[in-house]
Amino acid sequence: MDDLRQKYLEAVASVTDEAALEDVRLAAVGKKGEIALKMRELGKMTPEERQVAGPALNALKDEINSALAAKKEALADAALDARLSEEWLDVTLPARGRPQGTIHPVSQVTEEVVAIFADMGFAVAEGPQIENDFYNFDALNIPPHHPARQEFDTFYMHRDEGDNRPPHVLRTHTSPVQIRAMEKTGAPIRVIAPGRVYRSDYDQTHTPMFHQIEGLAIGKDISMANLKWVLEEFFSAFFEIDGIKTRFRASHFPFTEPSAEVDIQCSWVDGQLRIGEGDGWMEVLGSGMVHPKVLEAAGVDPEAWQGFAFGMGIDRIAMLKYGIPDLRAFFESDLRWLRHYGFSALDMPTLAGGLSR
Ligand code: 2U9
Repeated sequence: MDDLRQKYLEAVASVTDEAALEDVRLAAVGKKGEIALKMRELGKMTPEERQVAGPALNALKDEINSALAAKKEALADAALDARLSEEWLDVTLPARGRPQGTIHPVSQVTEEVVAIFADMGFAVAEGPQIENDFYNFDALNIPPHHPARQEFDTFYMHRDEGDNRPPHVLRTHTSPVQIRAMEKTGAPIRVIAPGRVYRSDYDQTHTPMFHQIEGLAIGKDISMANLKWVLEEFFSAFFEIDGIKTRFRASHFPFTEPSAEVDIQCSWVDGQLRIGEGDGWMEVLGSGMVHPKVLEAAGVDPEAWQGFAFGMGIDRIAMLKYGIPDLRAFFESDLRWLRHYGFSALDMPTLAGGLSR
């Protein structure tokens, strides 16, 4: 009995994990353990012997069970201590910085222009950046061999040999958006289409991707006079200058007739551009009355409807308004540039707030 006690109490004391402890438990007090075997021997004993051995065996079993329970608790405590010493967190450390992004000038100016035109009843229309040549060219009165097609420096999508579907292009202007809008809702219509456009051109003032915003207003008697008023309203609101003057110069685009390039009044003082004053002019926009063939291609009857369209470069007017000198920097993702020229998301110029920075 003493040998058994010593053997199992030592075994309990020496194990270092719960699995080993369980092995000891089974060997000692399990159903087929050594104590159970000894219990079975009680039947072969004399009643006197049994009266001594029975209670002694039960006492030994209780003693081993309590040692097992104490050891189990000690192992659990040790495991918890080990976890606590490993998984600690210093809540007094300073928090990690959360870098604050900025709103890109192109996004900001797009929002501003959209807000101003929305105030005049124009809805925003959007369309695909990969167009087929019908929407990008044919519908805009630029037939397949028209020289104007070359002027656009178009990016053509790759075509496998033998694929004879009409070619797809990266849209060279947002005009296809207005064709799709007219197809969808017919006339009357008043929409603006802001978005990315693509031309294979790269120098100080051109990037292969840039942003345009185009407007379209079709009604029963919409004229160039309405166009001039809408544009002057727009420029006054955008540049925050009351009564800004515009100058219309005769021009030519395939999709408008008559066509006009539009300048705004400006001056140069000490090398600095001042918009809305002086006797200089700055070209900012192209426009005209939508060509009857364009209306027809979009399913609008040119005998019943007429209206104006205009287009301008968002990047360019962003440079003018916010004094940003280099177009190419717009698309370089230089964080220093973005922090300098970007807008705080919580403090952007809005139409309701007077637009000022
Ligand atoms: C439809 C019909 C006519 C949009 C127009 C211009 C003139 C124009 C340039 C300004 C600067 C492009 O980004 S830029 O280089 N745009 O001169 N855009 S009229 O005429 C349309 C558009 C859609 C259905």
